[in-house]
Amino acid sequence: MAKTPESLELSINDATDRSLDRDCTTLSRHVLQQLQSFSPDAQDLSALMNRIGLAGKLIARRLSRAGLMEGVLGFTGEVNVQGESVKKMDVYANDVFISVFKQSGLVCRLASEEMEQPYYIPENCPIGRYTLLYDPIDGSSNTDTNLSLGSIFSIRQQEGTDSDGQAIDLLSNGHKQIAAGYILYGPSTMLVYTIANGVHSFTLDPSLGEFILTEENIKIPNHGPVYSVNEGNFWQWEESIREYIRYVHRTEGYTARYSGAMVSDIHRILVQGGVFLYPGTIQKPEGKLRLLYETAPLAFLIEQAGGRATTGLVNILDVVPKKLHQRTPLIIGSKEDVAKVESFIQNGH
Ligand code: FDP
Repeated sequence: MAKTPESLELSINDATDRSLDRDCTTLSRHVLQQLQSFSPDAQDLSALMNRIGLAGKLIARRLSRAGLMEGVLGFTGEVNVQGESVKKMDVYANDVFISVFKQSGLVCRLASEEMEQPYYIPENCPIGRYTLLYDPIDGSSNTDTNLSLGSIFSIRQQEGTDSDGQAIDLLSNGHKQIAAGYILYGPSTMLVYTIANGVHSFTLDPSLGEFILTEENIKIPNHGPVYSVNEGNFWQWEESIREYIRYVHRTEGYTARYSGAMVSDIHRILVQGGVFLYPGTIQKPEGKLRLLYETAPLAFLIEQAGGRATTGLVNILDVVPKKLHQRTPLIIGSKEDVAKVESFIQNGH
């Protein structure tokens, strides 16, 4: 049936409304919608996410022009607290988060991979109730080759006064996280977050300078084809991990993907299913990844999407660290695929 001028106008208006609604679902608005509240706590959380978004935009802007600018790429010549060579982008991104949060009145401390001790907001700045834990650049080895990178973040409420500056309250399990997520610097910049109410993704619209909602309540498939692990470490692993890898090699339906940036690999797995592994080695059973600002935030997010994250023996969110920069092995992704790896670790098959 031909459309009357009135019904045509209505459907055009509907389409405009839908696209406007979509464009207006920014990160801060989405957090408030999720919390269904304008309380001070909700406003704080919305402002925190907005600031994390700002840090992501600043880092994305620099990365997009890195090859055109002097002094952006390459190493600083320093070695960080983890014993890793520091890249100029690591320092820049670390400083971006500090500078974005310093005057915000939202956080009292920031702790990151790049700083031995937490950064305490100076007394002349407004001091907030939250702690931001973050990995400013995840996948540093990709920085100088124009490949995907990430930032990982986690927000916790400060418990106690931390008057001795030891940040002991941060040595608690991952269930204490209030919010967590990552920013993915790929062909487009995406921000994926959870405030313990599902997992939601946003894409940076450069023409608006805003992260706009892309997908709400993302659910990870229960099983997927991808296994993501650095097989170069094969001979350093325990036999159980080697056996699992032999199993995927001889079983139809598996495919390997490993980008060198965990955020990228885990984002793929969130969308398509599968498992990411960074196991310990015989020499270093605790592995490479840090609990508080790498594995715990990603575990929090993946569990919210219906997946799982484990060290192989214990759920990542149950691990209580003994120190700020504690490392854990990580097996994370679709429920069935994580269980399969666990069965090799726990039963040898
Ligand atoms: P990077 O050290 O390069 O920042 O965060 C640790 C991490 O990257 C992950 O993003 C990545 O998956 C892994 O380490 C790469 O390490 P390997 O080179 O040992 O595989």
